[in-house]
Amino acid sequence: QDKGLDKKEVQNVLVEDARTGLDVETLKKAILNNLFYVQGKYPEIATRNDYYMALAYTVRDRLLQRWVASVKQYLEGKHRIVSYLSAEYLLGPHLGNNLVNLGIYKEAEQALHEMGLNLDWLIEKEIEPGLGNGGLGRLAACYMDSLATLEVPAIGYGIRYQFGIFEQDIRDGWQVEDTDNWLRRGNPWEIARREISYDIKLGGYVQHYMDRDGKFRTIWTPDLIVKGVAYDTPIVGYKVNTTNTLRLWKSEAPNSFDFQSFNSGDYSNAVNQKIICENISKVLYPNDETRSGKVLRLQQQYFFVSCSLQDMIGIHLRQGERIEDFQTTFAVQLNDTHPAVAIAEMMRLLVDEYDLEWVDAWRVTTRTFAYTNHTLLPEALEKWDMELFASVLPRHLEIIQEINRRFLDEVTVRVYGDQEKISSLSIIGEGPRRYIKMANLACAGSFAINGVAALHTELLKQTVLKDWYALSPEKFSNKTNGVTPRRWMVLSNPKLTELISSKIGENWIKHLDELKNLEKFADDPEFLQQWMDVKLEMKTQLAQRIVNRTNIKVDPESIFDIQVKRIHEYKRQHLNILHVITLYNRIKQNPEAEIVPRTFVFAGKAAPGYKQAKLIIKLINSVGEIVNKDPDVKGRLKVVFYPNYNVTNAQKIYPAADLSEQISTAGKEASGTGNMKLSLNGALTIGTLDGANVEIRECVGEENFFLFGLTAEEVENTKSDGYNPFHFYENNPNLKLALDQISNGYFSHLDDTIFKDLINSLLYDDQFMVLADYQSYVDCQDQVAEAFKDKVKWARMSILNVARMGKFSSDRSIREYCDEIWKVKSVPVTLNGTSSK
Ligand code: NTF
Repeated sequence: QDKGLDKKEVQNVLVEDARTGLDVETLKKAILNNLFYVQGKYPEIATRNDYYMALAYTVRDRLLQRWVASVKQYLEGKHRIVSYLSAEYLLGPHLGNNLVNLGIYKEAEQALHEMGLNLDWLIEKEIEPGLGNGGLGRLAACYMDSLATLEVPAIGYGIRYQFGIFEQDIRDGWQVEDTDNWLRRGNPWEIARREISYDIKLGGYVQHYMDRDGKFRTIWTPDLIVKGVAYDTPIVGYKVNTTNTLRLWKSEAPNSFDFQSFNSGDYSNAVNQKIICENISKVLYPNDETRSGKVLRLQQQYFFVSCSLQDMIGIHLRQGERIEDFQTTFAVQLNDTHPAVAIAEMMRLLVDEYDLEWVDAWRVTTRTFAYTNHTLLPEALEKWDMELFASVLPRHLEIIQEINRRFLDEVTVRVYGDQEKISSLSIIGEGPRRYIKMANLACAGSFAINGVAALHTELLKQTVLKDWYALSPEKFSNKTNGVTPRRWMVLSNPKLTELISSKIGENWIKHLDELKNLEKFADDPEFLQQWMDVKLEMKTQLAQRIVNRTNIKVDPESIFDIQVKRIHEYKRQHLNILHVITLYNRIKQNPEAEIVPRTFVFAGKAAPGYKQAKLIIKLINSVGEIVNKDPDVKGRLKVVFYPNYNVTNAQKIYPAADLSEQISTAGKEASGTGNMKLSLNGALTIGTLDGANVEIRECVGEENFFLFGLTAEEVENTKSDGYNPFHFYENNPNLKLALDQISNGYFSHLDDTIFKDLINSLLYDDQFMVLADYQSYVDCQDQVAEAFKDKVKWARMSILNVARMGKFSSDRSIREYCDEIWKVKSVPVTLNGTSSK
């Protein structure tokens, strides 16, 4: 509070300061100021990083002004706050995005230019925080952007991993992992809040006793206590003052804790304990769509969830509210089951620490949480071995058992004793070893459950969560994913943004539906030409990056056929490569064959322990090696594996795409979000009826979408009829040739062993129906090639795609969550009496 200072004085200090001005002159002054007083340098000796830091602090000052105003505004009234719990946030670099959202990109560019510096050069200096694996973490980042842009009070909670997703290098065609030391040059975008910290207990044992008043009490005596310290990153909305908080927890040893060992002379044990504590937030698990049942991972999940709930309860109580009304202050969204232990932790806090009766605590809990499911893949559904769970969270096991006991009592009557249903709904799984089913815990403890695309939600209701749907249909809804047009269009594709805005104004950036106004220009020859010019320019730029990074020269006039995403068998990068081989064979069989030139760009990381995925990377590179230098090909086909796919690289790749590969086995990709980003950047999609592809196709029109492959239903039917991949191999000469070439070493210096596992799994198992979909895919790709020959027609389809993609803004998704699940309203934040730039 203002303690001693008069109100006016405070206002003046806050407002009239070189730290807040947005014009070119003030920015110039501020950058120099920060160079002197933050970096301690003067221009003659400043490095590129010094300038990056000086600019970052200049931007941060402006964020902090809005941040303080937002917090103040939130605390003054009574507003329900969204709390997003996510183990991953794949944010991407901050600098450019913050400049866009503050509306000072041009001004900063100009200011630097006048100082003889270049903005892009500084933007490229930033090391991105890769605190996520893929779609799930990136979705969390897009949602934080939209929450702020829609002026919704929100906090994102997560883990401040010291090492994010590994860096990928390619050596001899194989993926090699390197640690991601993203904090090595410091992080100007975060503020360490040393004063905000919580103690987190782990392991140990539980005792129950009756106190003097005859009340049952529980004491949990842990064998380890770690401290979670808050690190806050401001998230500013697009051209609004609202600046929300992303609060990430770092684990440390508690202040007091090494005393005993130290006093007794056991110094190395004290140091050891400190290392154990710091380990918890040390590294992100690099598994996408698979869950390793490791102790450390459970510790991570509990660590960040407990810190976050204690923090929320503190905020709630400091507002003078009663603990019983917690749900009126917070709506807590569980981003998949990773934070689902929050349901047990909430019960523990309410019952053990705040003395609520069980039923009252359960009422609060089940009005607080909502759960988003992001996958149907069985290997991604989290299950914890009960003994392992008990060793980390003994009290939570008791609580889960009690939740389950009461829940099953209710269920038994509802399903009239149907044992199969009861065991499917049970939170605890029986078998040789008992285990805890996190999805069931999430469903039991949440008031809302959603999938991330229409098809995915339907399949959830029909398959993995079928019995839950029968029990509580009113909890279920669909919330189709979306992406933020600020990062994925305005920031990454400024040329396209400018062209679009020159026709329809800038409103679309916040109201993406307005892109539909582009439709009327789809036949305007001048606009079509400009559209093609922008695309060609972006392809030329990517071609330059490809040469620099991989030494492969590609033709910007060729089709840029792009598949960028995590490497996974269900995403079927190997189906794509079978098409490459098929085109190659056409050339080899008839060097004069008419082939529309193509550049195949692949990028994506494989989980370090996922053998088949790593083999797919090797296969892509091996095929590329042969195809790229075969003189018969005459440069008409090029295969590129662009290393280290991350947000930074994605921003350079999407704008250059002609064709977006969304070719997962139908029914396996929950939504996809790369599909949206590529289409919004003018790529046409070749895809299956999977995830959000279904809705994209509905929006852009079937004539503007290249559809192939089995439907989800056909996949299931084919499987139950006894799918025999070998039959497709034997009966399709082109497919057979391609597979034989891979196995007999044509692409691997005649080594016929490398790809054996991959080929065997395709021929004798083929869970993901690669062989079943092969011919349909190749035929569809032939239509693509035919269509690309008519450049103007292609451009027209591209424009219509963009014009009809308005639905896929994360603003739309977040509006749906706000209205239908969280029941929260926007709270505009004023600054100097105005609510936006
Ligand atoms: C992913 N799920 C899905 O595989 C994608 O289809 C989807 O677009 C994103 O979530 C975001 O909803 C996961 O990463 C996980 F962890 F659930 F497997």
